[in-house]
Amino acid sequence: MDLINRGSARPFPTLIITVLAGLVLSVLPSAPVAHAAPAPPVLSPMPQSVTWQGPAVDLTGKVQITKVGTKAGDDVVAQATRIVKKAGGTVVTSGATARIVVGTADGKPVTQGGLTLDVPTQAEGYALATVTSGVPTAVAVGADADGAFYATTVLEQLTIGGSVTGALIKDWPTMPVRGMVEGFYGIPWSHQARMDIMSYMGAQRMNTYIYAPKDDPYLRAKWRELYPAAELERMKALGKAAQAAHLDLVVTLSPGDSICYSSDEDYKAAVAVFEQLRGIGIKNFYVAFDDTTWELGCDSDKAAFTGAGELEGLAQAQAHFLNRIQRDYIKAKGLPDLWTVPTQYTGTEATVYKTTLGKALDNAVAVQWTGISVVTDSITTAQATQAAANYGTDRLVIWDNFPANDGENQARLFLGPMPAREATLGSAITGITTNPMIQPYASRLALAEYASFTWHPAKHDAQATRDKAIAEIVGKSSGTEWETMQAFIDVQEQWEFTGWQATDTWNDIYRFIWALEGSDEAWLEAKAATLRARLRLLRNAPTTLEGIAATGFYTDTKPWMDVTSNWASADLAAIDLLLALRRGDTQAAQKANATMESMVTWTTKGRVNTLDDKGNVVTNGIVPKVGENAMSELVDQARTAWANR
Ligand code: LTM
Repeated sequence: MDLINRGSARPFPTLIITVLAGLVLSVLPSAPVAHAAPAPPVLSPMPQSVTWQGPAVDLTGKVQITKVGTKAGDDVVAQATRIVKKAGGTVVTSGATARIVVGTADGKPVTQGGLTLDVPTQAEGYALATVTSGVPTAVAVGADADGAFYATTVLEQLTIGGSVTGALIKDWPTMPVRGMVEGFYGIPWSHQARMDIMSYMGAQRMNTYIYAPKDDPYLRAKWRELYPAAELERMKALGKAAQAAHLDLVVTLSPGDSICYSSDEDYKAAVAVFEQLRGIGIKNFYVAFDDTTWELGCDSDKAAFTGAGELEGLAQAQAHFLNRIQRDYIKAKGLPDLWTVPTQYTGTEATVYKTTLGKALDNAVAVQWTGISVVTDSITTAQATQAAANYGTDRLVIWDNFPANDGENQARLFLGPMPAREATLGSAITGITTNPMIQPYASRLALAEYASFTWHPAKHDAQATRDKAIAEIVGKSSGTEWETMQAFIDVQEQWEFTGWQATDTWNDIYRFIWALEGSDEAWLEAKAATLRARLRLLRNAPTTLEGIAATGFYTDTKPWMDVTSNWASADLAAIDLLLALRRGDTQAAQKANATMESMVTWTTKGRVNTLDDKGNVVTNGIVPKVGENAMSELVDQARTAWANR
């Protein structure tokens, strides 16, 4: 049996570190135990500056809420009211035992008690301080309406056990654009999911939601048509939800497959749709040319855009159309500048298409780029600088195709960490929008990470951000549900470029397999027990996690939980099989083998819906895949042992 070689390189580093850490700990003299102060709350995104100082502000009693400045909406008072109620307190107008001050600074320092609080002046900036001003007071004030809103979201993060932790925070975003592009192929998100995710994004201090679902017919095939009444109502509600979450909702048209760039009619058709959307309060627009034809489709274009180089004519035509929309419509109406994604949206090479587009395109138009490839493992500042130069733009926004699981990746959930994005990217780009999974609520982990990274890349702590996001999804940060969720996520991390996934599962599997090679029965029993404990968590995941706080996450991931559970059952039987063969109990081995094979069969069942070529839903058309190299390893081992018995 080839037990050691297969995959043996994977678990070594973690094992060695664990063993070394154990040795170091065992030789250190034991230090006196001090009673540590309670750990301060984990803030995510991490603010630019935090000092743990000032009094705690107990919100469980009578709390007066005061709004200052002129720029914030009433939503900040509503937010503060919600925080007080959640803390168990009552909002009063006199006789307060604590106070919350919200609003905007309007260019002046805020004074409370002995404190003079300078509020950062950067757009979306805010300051937060706790002070005694007659009564304990939390001041959460922004430079503008967005900053004021963010100050209240951080106030909520600081409130633990009914009390605001004493803190002085000064904060502003590193990247001006932080958000998501709903730009994947496949079943578009539901209306409710979009609204829920918008609210989540606002709490993460993201500010941009690009609406570009590939399978929404009104974006591509029917781009010339106005939204019908019901669809328009839906878009209006989305616009309101975006506003409430302080997000720019950017709505896309993707006309490339059928447009005549030089045609007045097509220009007017696009503007008519934007005007219809402007009529319901939507102000941000996008014209996308990704994944559309490279040919010019009408004679007037062929006559007007005669560039000789590869795709030169296409670049000229697109620049003409985009400039017309930007200059004659967007600018004329005083709207925020247009967005686009070019037809060549990857790579660092300066192609004829990119440079032609770059030279001709109005520099106000934001340009999206996906990195050195469509799905990009690591993105460096040098690559982004080169890309911006190629497109001749100083408004480059990364369209980041992680954790998108469309196309051939529909069978997988990508719940692993955000891939490597260089911390200094902010010097080359305006921001990043992540393209999420077809499963909205399962995308929350990635959203939390991109929010943290884009807000303050230098202080982005992937593990802390993910643990906080997971705790919010589970509703607790310890106990069986938490451990089950961590174990489940461990086997859902297998991304195109991720070499290491299911790390913890692999470690437990190989500790067992190695013990099986030796002759120490007690050691083997111990390793089997550890592995069984992990597998039981995974087997029981569909029931253990049924009551988690984020019900949407549960629903989204249930097909993967079920198949993980089947694999875990198969693996538990594989352990029984291997141990039975070791002790020469053929009857028990046979029984275990039958259980194992039957559970493996269950893993091949289709459980996830998909779309066919015509956009029709195919029920259970996809068989979910989990970290099956890890999950199937034991089964492979057991099958080999059974065959060689
Ligand atoms: O990445 C871009 C600009 N366009 C498409 C996306 O719509 C799609 O979701 C991703 C991932 O499959 N790939 C693309 O090329």
